[in-house]
Amino acid sequence: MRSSELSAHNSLAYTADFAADVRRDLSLAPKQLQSKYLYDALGSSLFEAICRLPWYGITRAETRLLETYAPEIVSRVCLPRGTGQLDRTTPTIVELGCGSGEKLVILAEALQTAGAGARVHLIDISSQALEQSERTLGRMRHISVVGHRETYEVGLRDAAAERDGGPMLVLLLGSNIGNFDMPAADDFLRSIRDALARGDALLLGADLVKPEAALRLAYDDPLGVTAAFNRNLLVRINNELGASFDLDAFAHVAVWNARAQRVEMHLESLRDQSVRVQPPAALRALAETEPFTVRFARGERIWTESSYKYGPAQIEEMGKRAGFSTEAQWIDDVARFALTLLTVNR
Ligand code: AVI
Repeated sequence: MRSSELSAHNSLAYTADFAADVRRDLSLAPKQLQSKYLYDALGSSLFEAICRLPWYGITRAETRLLETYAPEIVSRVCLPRGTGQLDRTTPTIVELGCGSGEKLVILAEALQTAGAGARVHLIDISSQALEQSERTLGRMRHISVVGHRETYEVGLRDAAAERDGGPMLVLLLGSNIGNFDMPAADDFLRSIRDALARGDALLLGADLVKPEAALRLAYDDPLGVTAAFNRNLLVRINNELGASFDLDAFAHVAVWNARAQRVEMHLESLRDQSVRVQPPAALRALAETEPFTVRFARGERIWTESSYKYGPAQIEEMGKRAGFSTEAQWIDDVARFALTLLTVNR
């Protein structure tokens, strides 16, 4: 197959998986949609806008912490202890969920200041996020950049297979860990640990539990950007899977579930209604893509995302369960956000 045919085939296969997931997840009780599907091109742009909202403090808090502690992080993980000199082999940095790449620039600049370079692997399922990060980092000296449009697990495996002898630093920033259910977060951290060797590290950014009023504003902002981000999932299903969701008939809802320590995003049906999903003929040859109808009662919700919040000690315990030791933890008290450096000692 030529590369253009291959990428058309891959994107058709991706859409077929999307169709099968939507069909299955909308037949569950309660109805659900996987949060990874929030990030098409428009969804990624809306998420970037969320990161700039005054009520969403995660990105600014993490940037503040990185700007303060990047030299320390780099010297602890990427440079040999004590000497302040470059290691013989170049460090590998792998960012899981790269966003715009701006946070990695802060670490890359600290490396450059220390006279070092890095091989950077960016892993994201959003091609738009990858392209933007590659552009941002591609301009930096002594930094080589490879993008992987893959799930975190596959991308990390591919990046680890390409590493040289230098240390590896994995970045899981922006509280992306919070979008995993707690048992899945444990499994995921364990799979990261298994891909690493002694001397490697994971830099984990995680949002902390804070007053409910602050969480509500962060996930249901007065400008309606988060509502647009959530409802765009229906736009995407309409566009890619030939569905007939009436956007005005679904409301964005964000609730703080204190017992489960998570903010939940839902889309609530404002009336009794039926929605037809009629995937395009080109998809029909692949898997479960027959047309189907979904019925909604008034007030019924589709659960689209969970965003778990942690206590500082819970983050350390989670790292420990996965086989890491806490090397350092830094907390931003303005937004209540933690950056934890977890290392592999054996
Ligand atoms: C990407 N992720 C960590 C964000 C979060 O805070 O859970 C996604 C998001 N959802 C609504 N606003 C931001």
